[in-house]
Amino acid sequence: GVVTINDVNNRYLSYDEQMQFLNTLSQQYPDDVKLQKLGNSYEGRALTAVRIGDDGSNKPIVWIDAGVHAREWISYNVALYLVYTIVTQPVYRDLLNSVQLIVVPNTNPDGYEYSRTNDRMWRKTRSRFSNSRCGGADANRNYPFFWGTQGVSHHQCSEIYCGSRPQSEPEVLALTNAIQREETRIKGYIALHSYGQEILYPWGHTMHTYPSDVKDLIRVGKAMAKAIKAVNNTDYNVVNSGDGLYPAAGASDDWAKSRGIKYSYTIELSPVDDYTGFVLPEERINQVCREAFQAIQVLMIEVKTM
Ligand code: ING
Ligand code: ZN
Repeated sequence: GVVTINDVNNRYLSYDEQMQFLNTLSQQYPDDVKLQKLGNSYEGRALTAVRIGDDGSNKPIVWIDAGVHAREWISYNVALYLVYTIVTQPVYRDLLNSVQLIVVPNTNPDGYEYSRTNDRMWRKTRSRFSNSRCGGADANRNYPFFWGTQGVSHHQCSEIYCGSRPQSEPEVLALTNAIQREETRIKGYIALHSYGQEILYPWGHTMHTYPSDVKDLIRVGKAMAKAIKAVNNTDYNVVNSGDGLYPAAGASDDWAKSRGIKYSYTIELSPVDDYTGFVLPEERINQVCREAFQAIQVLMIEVKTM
């Protein structure tokens, strides 16, 4: 049958179902939802960006991407919920008149399908290397900024293998190319991950090092956390990714910040305080979506006059 918002709110979808949902939306709302192919994954699946409110004008852009880590399933539903809600609810018309949104709901489709069918805890891409029994690189260690320096592994079997060189993964190459094409207009960037209920800000490649405008990043991060809390009293902490979690070079938010995208974050979605970890029960999908939506709206409002 047809994949609807009801499905997005209540269950985890296959990659094909995600694409079906987006195709249907783009047919129903051709002026608002434009699908753009950014490239192909290693195994040849389309990497698709959803352009919302792209009317050819020079509005600031907020860029959201999801699911670079295959097992972080909730991130895909959050991205699809965001696309649907902002387009179908008339109350967001005004906002879309002043800000454009670009959403890449599945940045690692090969890994996601592998997680769904073979290994629930798979994290990496599915690229193959000659003479190795292990495949896949951690795409969130593969971005070209302080690549390979800290919090990574150079061993192919590692969960945090950073790849053979920066942008070795076709998924990362497609995303960095796409962002660079319009980077002067992109004022906000969020990579959706799970889990931990944290709003992380750069720099993450090393400890105790912050951008010169870190005060702004913290201020807007706290405003996002406050908007999340207002939904159902859920606490998200605003922390520097290098200090709070662990230093890790080659992450996408660090790279985005290095390209001049002022408000650049990684959000670790729910859960935090229970045993479920990456395996968030389907009955909790909708609340996480509604919470993250509020945070993203805060960022859009913040950048609309930039
Ligand atoms: N966490 C991120 C990871 O890639 C992160 C945390 C973000 C580290 C940004 C450094 C910079 O390890 C998850 N859950 O993947
Ligand atoms: Zn992750």
